[in-house]
Amino acid sequence: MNRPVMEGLRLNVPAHVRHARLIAWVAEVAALTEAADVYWCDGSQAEYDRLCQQLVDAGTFKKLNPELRPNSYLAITDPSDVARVEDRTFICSARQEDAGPTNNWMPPAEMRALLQTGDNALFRGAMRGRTMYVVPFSMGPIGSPIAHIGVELSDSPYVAVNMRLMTRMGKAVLDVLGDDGEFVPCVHTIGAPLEPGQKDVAWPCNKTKYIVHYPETREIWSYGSGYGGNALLGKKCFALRIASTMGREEGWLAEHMLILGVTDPQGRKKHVAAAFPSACGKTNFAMLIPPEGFEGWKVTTIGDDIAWIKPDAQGQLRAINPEAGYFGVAPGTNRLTNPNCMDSLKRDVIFTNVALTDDGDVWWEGMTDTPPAHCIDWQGKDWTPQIARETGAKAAHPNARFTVAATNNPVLDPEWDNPAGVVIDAFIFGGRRSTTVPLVSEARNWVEGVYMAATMGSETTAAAFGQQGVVRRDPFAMLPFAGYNMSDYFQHWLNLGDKLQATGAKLPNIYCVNWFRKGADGKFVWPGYGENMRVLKWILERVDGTAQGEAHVFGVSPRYEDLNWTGLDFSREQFASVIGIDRAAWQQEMALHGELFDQLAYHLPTALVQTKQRIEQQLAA
Ligand code: SAT
Ligand code: MN
Repeated sequence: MNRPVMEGLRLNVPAHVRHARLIAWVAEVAALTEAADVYWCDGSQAEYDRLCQQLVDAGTFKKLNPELRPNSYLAITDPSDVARVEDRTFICSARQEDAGPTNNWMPPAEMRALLQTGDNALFRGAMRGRTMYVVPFSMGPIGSPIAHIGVELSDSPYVAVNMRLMTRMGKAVLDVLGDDGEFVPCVHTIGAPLEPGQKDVAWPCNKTKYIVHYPETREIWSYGSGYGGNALLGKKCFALRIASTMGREEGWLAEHMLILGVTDPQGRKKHVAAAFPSACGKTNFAMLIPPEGFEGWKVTTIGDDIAWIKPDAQGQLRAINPEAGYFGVAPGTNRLTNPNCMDSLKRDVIFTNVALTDDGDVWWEGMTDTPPAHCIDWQGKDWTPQIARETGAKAAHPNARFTVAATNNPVLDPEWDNPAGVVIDAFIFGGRRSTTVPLVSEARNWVEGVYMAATMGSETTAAAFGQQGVVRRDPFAMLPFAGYNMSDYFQHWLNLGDKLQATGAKLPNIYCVNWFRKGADGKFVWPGYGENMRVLKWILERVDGTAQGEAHVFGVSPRYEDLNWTGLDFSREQFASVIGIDRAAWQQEMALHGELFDQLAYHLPTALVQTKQRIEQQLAA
């Protein structure tokens, strides 16, 4: 066995690691980045506790009051490193057309010169003075035929401990990898080398940021950020951007979708996968508690953010959650909006950028009706309700997050870890739209559903840097996450539908929802959260062919009498204002679809262009 020992640096390869290619790559990256030490994560609880203590000692973590929040920590980031950086995210395919007009692109050789090979390459010496953590992880149940392995090399211990909660991480993964298994190499640095004697800061990072994907070689290189999807490379970078390109080649789907199970009072169970943009309530929907009037119904969580979906031998689409934890938005989460989430967060949590209360617990906007009289806000400043009134200061950053293992979720689905996945009965696509888009509509066929998903719009949120609240097209909620040309991605969905239909399999129904329509007073009309069960039940009954609805220009929506209203005071007028289709608004909306289609003209499937023409003709009639 070749165990390279570099000058001045021991690679510390554990005896159980037998994968020569992995060891050689670790050696290469350690040499490039000039890491001071190399540490191989085993994924144990003892290791997690040790690294968390190290983060406490470094000032990155605060340990929360163990009486109130056992085994939990608060991390506060640099104020410039609080969200995904979409304008710094690149798909470096060989041909620009393959990245498409919705992704940033640079020729691979040029990017490699910038990051790895040039004289002043950013990764050169980037880990000086720091330990490089080797983080082996499985996306999906270890050893599942749907799962894939990655190895992240990172100089951030915050990344190492978050990866332990978010993925199946550690020695067991190396065992599956054996001496020659395939893995996606993921290299991450915060870009903050420490010179001898230099004092570290609590959240080291770099103003310059690059989140880079090479789809052809299935590699990820991330520079300068320690936050969320920028740094936990198993998530958006691997499980969506790289996996979507793998899925295209191999005939499966990697989607920005939650997966939930619904069991009715008769004990019949169905599964739904639902795509929403970041910070639009996927975690809440995945943990929904059915309201009054739905006694005997139960919703269970398989995943809250990402689904990998493959056809089985019978032509059914089976989904797994590649992740093993939740990296969810804290603000707005409370006992009313998501009680199961609040229960998941009782212990064993890493909070990032929420506020610290005087008794050593956490708080965020919307957590309780009455805010604490005083706390330390996410920027380390005193915060009181009065300061908030006067200055508008937020206690928690709007994109503050919690990281928690799925096993903390009281409604975790018993099948969540099943290597075979669950059969999907319906797809739901939803955006955040204060106008225009109805509460729910059903596509009459696969193509109409793909059209709905492809033209979806949503108002932007704090999950990404940039202006908030502006409507942008977010096809399939994948705009920031598709690893290849968006039009080719649409075609992949259409092809998969054709292929499955040819086997005689019943395809899942497709729905478009919008929980976010507002009234003239600027307030949400639909109560949302648990009440979304009313829409979900209609969807499942449509799948069974038992519920009624009314056809309109782009699908079928329920009439007032088609939903169960027991336990909710919601009038016909209110319902009309969330389900209605305003012709003028839709004519404007179609113009926006047109702008999207102009942008995506290269390889845009004709079936979608024809669907658009059909809707426009009907609107004009
Ligand atoms: O920061 S993440 O990209 O992981 C979260 C999100 O935007 O969905
Ligand atoms: Mn997400």
